[in-house]
Amino acid sequence: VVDVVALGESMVTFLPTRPGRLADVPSFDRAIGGAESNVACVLAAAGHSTRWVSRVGADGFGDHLVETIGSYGVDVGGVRRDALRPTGVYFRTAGERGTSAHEVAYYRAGSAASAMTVENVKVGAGRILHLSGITAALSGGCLELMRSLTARYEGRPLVSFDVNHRAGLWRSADGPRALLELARGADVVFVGEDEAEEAWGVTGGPSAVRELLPEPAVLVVKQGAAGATAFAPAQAAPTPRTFEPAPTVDIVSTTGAGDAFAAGFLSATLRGLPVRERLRHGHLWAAATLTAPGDLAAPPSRAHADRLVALDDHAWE
Ligand code: KDG
Repeated sequence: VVDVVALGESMVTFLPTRPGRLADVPSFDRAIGGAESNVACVLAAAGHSTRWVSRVGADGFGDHLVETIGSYGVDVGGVRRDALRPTGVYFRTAGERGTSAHEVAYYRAGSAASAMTVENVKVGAGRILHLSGITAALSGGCLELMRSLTARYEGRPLVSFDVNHRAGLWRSADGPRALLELARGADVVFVGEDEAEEAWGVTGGPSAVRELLPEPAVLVVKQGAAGATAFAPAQAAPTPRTFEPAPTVDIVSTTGAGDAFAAGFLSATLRGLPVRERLRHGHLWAAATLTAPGDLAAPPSRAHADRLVALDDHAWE
């Protein structure tokens, strides 16, 4: 049984060699992207056993994804090749001077991963199954797969769900409702405060998000540079919530930071650490990604992160 199984579409990513509009960028550098495989890669780099489950094309980009994700130590034996459909790719732009303003151009409609279904995907055993709302947007078959994986049944692994609302990916207006339904079926949910407002119109901060989502045992509402609030059962009233500020960092790129946060939080969950420490690990892992270009950065070493997590509260304020 591996620690974490992550299921989702990964893509070859093209990062611009200079800032500017997509229409003006003359060339791109190749990297990899995919919210769920990012989580698996970062966890594997930190020494956890992980598996990435997906479908890619029988093409060179598929080879590149399988080889690169495998090189992090992720088990890629559950990745199936589709001879008929291509591997998805996407292009990004960058704002001036490292600002995160960017455009995203996806070329993933009809991709191998968008053809994932309940019938052609085998998840296998893991302590945690990590999913995200991106998969639900890919196709009707993918949405059905997500519904079956978030249905409650005896002996289910801990289901972790990052809402990852990508408005541009949904081809119907059902996205927000579908994401809410999937989140309600999960055990650990990650959502941005701004994302909850955009998708579900929730204003009023983390408590309002909790009112909408009382079902998941653990709900983490990410509040950008300010920090994150977790609601978890071990915390009795009158303080059923824990807010933990995030350290201030010089941001190079925000892409992948949410994935690194989830990975840090899940790593600490696997280690049985208390909620405050899970949040702190999430922040530290996110900081490593925020200060590096691209989606993926090496997480801090366990010994180093544990020392920082153990610092007094005032060091964290
Ligand atoms: O979280 C980072 C992801 O957004 C990126 O890797 C691409 O998975 C991706 C997507 O579908 O947007």
